[in-house]
Amino acid sequence: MTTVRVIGVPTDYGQDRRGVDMGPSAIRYAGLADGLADAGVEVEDAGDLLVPRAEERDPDYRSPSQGNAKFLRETEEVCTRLADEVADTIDDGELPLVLGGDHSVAIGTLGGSARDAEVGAIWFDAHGDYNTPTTSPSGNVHGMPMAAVLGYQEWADVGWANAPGLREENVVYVGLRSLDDVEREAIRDSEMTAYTMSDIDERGITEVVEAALSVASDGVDSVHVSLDLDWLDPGIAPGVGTPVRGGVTYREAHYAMERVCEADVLRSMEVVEVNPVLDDHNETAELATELVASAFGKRIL
Ligand code: 5AB
Ligand code: MN
Ligand code: MN
Ligand code: MN
Repeated sequence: MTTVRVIGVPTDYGQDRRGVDMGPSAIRYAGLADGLADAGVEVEDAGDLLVPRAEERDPDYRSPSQGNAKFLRETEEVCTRLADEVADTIDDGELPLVLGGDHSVAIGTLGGSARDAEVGAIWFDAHGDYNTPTTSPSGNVHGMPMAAVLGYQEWADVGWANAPGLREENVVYVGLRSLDDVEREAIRDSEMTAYTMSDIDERGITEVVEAALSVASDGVDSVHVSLDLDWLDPGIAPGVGTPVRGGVTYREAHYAMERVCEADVLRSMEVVEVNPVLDDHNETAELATELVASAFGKRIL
């Protein structure tokens, strides 16, 4: 039986809407342990990493080049510890489930997951998260983790952020609908595969998810799944800092997670960007919990 090790990472360094650091509590409170038990996996909760409050720190960190990446030192500190924890979990034969926090935590999850193995990644998100400190319109690191782990442009010099076993060819986006102009060009020029919401409209979620699973798992040991709750339509997932209209539906999301489980390629997973301060009676955290249960095997029949 799979043992899932839950690792909470209560950061909100990566973006401007405070409160996403309460994500791990909200997701646990929404019934994560019961959801995972229903899915038929063993659960071990490792608690939360210790994350200094943003108020104790100075956000204004200039990166070595011209741009800005707010709280980059704090992000390094947390993601370095997270990467070790994720790598240890996998070494112990367990499956890490990281609860964010903002999406900058993916630098740590992927850093650990793709440390000693070739892995693919499926990025369920409205956004590409492929900015660099110079291309970012916001300086928010939650818009940069994919560029960071792949060592794109100035991220190449930021060794702690690069995930050694991850190659562009095995990275797939599903559900994109909001890219910055420079970011869009960078994704087009890359070897990554990007499925937008229009692709889902045209081809349907079943075909898109099949294609995503096959690209991500091609020639690698296993796959990391990153689930940003703003992937879903804000009508059903209002508790996120950067909502974008026109996201996937409740059933499309569940279907995708069910297929992830059936494909049996999962190495690590993270659920990020749940912000209880912006949520409606914890419904986004409840949705996150349900989707995790589907990803780990909860079935109707
Ligand atoms: B999320 C934006 N592209 O870089 C930026 O929620 C938004 O982790 C990033 O996907 C959204 O600031 C990051 C405008
Ligand atoms: Mn994201
Ligand atoms: Mn997003
Ligand atoms: Mn967001």
